Amino acid sequence: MSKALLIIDFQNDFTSGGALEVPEGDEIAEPVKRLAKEFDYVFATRDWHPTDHSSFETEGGPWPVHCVQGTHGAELHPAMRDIEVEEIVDVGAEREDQGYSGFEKSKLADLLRERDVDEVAVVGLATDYCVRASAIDAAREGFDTSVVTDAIRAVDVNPGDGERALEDMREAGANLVTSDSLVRAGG
Ligand code: VGL
Ligand code: ZN
Repeated sequence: MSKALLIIDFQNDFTSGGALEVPEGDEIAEPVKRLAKEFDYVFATRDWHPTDHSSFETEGGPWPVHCVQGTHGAELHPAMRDIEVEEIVDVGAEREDQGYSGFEKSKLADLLRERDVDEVAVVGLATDYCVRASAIDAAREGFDTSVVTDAIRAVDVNPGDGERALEDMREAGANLVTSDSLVRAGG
């Protein structure tokens, strides 16, 4: 059995200077890089939208235009250059896809099972959207799921959204852990 690190949407548009900047989003770089060495596999997801995605303010949705396919904003954060990624999984690629969960209309669950992965640790951006949805789906798919609380950051559109998301993930069966405890345990 194997362990995988799932790095959710660590992309330019969600970090400093990006279109949908997550406060302190860059600060997950250090724990994410440290953790990547401890896992059998690392998978990265990308928010990967068409120019007319339904979540964009220009289309009546809640978000500024972000992570448009093929743009600089949609590229992985520069810190990801130091990490060996097994496969990149793109989500939200069609206009009406919600695109929050890395498992939505993707092959992620199959890619993990093909490699005998039974345990996953979830890190990335943003706690209250894509990390939340991905961790809940990972637990539902039957993976032993941990969320690394110091390697995620929240948008917090409403104060407390990040904290509520942690509670939702815990209720769905995910363990809330720190990167230090995972590194000490060897992944
Ligand atoms: C995300 C808002 C819109 C995320 C993606 O990656 O958490 N949040 N699209
Ligand atoms: Zn998005």
